[in-house]
Amino acid sequence: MFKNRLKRLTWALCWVGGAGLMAASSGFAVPGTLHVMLLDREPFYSPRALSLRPGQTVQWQNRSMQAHTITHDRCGRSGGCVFHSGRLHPGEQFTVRDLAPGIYPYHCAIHPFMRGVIVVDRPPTRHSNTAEL
Ligand SMILES: [Cu+2]
Repeated sequence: MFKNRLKRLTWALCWVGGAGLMAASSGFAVPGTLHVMLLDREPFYSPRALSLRPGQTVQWQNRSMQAHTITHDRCGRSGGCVFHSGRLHPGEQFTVRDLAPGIYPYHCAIHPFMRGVIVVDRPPTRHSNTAEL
């Protein structure tokens, strides 16, 4: 009897988790665009470190007086380049969607001292082990 209730609870948790995942893959679960401003002074990329949940979008906006790039640190190496904006002029925007969970350090190819990082969190664990309790 008690065991049955636990099983039902587990099923419900899995169902909710699965629905969340389906929604995430179609772009609905975690709506929202987070912004990074490019500035003429420190920290240059503001915020310098930005954390996203899976499904969220990041958009850089050049609010400075000159052109910059948003270049993943692995670009120009032996592969693994995830994003590179090219020259982003004042007033322009650059958007990246659907980043896989991970850590993405990036820089400006014109001004290498400009550095930032995007962190995409892992999705929450889908299944719990309540049936084993
Ligand atoms: Cu720059």
